[in-house]
Amino acid sequence: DAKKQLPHDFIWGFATASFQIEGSTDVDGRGKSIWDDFSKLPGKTLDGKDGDVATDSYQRWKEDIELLAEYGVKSYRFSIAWPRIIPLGGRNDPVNAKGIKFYSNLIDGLLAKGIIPFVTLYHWDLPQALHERYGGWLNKEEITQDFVHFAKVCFEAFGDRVQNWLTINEPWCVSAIGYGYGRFAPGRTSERSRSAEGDSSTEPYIVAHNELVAHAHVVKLYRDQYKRQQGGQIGITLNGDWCMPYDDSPENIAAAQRSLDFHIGWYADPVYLGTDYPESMRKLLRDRLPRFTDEELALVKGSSDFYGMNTYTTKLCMDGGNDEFQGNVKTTFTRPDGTQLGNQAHCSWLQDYAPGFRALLNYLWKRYQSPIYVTENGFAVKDEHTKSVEDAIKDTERVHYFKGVTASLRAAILEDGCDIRAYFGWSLLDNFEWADGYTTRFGCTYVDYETQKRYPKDSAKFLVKFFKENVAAAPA
Ligand code: GCO
Repeated sequence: DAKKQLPHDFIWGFATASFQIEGSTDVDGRGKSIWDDFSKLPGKTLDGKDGDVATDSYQRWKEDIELLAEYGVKSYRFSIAWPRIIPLGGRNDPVNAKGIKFYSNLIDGLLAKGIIPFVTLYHWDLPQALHERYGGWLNKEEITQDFVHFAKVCFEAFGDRVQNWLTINEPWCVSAIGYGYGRFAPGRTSERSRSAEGDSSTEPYIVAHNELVAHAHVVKLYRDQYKRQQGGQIGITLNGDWCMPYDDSPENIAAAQRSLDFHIGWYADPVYLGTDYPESMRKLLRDRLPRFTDEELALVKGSSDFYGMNTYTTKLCMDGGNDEFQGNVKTTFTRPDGTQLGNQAHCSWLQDYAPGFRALLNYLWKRYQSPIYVTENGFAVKDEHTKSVEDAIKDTERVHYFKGVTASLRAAILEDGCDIRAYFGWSLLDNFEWADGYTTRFGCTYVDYETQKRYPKDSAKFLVKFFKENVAAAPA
């Protein structure tokens, strides 16, 4: 009997983000983003690296399209740099024709090769001017109007050719890391204090609330004014890793759920269930967590046509600790018997554990009942930056990772019945890994930063082969 296959319209490819690949940060009228300034502050990024050159993709976009075409992907996920489109960011600020032209050419180039553009509006490069003008994501009224305006400019300019939109990429990272831990731009931690009176941090929760509201307004705009004519879909994409209890104690079982609440439920419960923030959050944070007005909740409810999922790993969860952005949950990769969950990646937060991928897909599908688009998933091989090109492209550990997750993906769709419609490997290229600079390499294509030459890794070949073999042919 015929081997079961994934549906013919399953979308697959690789993902990137503007600030991580483009470089040319002061070319063709681009304004500054919060990441330009932040990455240049002493001590904020590993080895003081910044995004000035990155993988030079603003100049090499044609070459990158060639690469995608050689791989034979169905789709490419990339993001639009807001400060290229509106250099000062605001609704009354001038639109930059050269910025529009760049993405327009990119989209045309992809379509000419039969590659579906999957476009993120916000992957963290907020125009610096908006941060200075009114505090960026901290100011609900202003950021909502400006984000909606930016989105409108994009729908007008590209919506005739783009049918897949993502509003905000990983709002958790923007709020918790950008305004809580302060490890990402704009690096705010100021209101986070651990005084005798306890935690007093409010900014991350305000930012998260504002992200949800601004996202929902953008979706409303798309649905009201563009969807019918342009025929596309739009949603948000959330980061979240699978959380398992460290052992079967009731506290640790509760801790694993709390960790899911604090990373995923924080955003997904209001968006997909139309409910308030998870109870476990309300309990810990009380009125530091904003309240939705009825109007806001009605707007946020159902404000995503699909579940955008970025996921990388699985964590073993234990009750305890006082890190409130983790819901006072401690995590480890070491099981009670001393064994590791899986291969350790270059970054401390990632181990290779494919069963967690399948479990997370099942959890999300059951709880939120929205078709899942895996918009990011990948692995950074330990010390890959110290290897020669010849060795780096034989990325056995990354191939092992993708073997596991693709098998989990197949099983989740064909055996468990989860509705999953897309998978994007992170990333097309090695690139600027935010605060971790360039030594952490997530690419399925090796980038030699001296020459900017690209070299396909075995993992790229593995993913391409998997999807070519496992996605059914289009009906004649
Ligand atoms: C994201 C991710 C990417 C990272 C990847 C590896 O927000 O989409 O943070 O930009 O490069 O997750 O850490």
